[in-house]
Amino acid sequence: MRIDVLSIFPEYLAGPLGVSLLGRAAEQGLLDVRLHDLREHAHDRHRSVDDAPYGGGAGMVMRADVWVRAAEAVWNDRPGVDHDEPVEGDRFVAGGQRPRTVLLTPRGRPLDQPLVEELAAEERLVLACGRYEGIDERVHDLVATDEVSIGDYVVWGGEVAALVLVEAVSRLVPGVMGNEASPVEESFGATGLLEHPQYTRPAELRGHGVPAVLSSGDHGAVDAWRQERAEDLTRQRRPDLLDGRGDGAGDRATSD
Ligand code: JBE
Repeated sequence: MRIDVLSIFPEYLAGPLGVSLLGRAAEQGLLDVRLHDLREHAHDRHRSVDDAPYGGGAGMVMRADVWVRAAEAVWNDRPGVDHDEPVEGDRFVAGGQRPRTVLLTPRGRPLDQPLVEELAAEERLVLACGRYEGIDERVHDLVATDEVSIGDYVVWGGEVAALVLVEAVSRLVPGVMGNEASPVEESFGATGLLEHPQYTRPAELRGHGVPAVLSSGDHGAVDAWRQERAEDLTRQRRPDLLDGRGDGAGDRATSD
């Protein structure tokens, strides 16, 4: 999978995206993450990416013309397309045929595991990081195919949201996760429950032991215990996740 990230702070993303977590997937050719500086597509003397808002008011608004140029350059930077002499009809254009382009914004669709799974199925993703202050509405219309939010709070810009998306999506790319983890059992996996508690050595720590069933060698009992704890945890912490599951997990009495 290839992921292109457009930002005015690509250096802010370079560290986290370069670390071993994703690096291993990159080495194996499973994941190709590329960072792009939006400012390279600002062509005026001051290389400005924003301007004063029409209608007046405080703050600046990110320019749609800069976003369109940057997005078209990234979209068309692909094998088989000569960037300088695009073949008519085989060129991605703003407002037309274009790869899945996700604008990270508080007004977007709240990110959850089903959306992550949907995006992970794409061969190519473009992530557009704007600053929260303001983006020309035409970026929403012409550049973004999707708008995604990581939660109901405000951060300075879409960069951390893009990192969250890359982390969530990349671990679902076939071959990336390996055998060490199970996407079915983890929280928000196929079970729709929070993950059951886990323990490793030592057997006792500061007076806190490990549930005896886990050392019993009875795999059936272990599985049953884990299922019950997952249901209890979910009922206690996130009852909303049980709504509509229709398997009765939300109605059963807690076992503690
Ligand atoms: O969730 N987001 O994608 C955001 C983007 C920019 C600012 N705040 C956010 N929550």
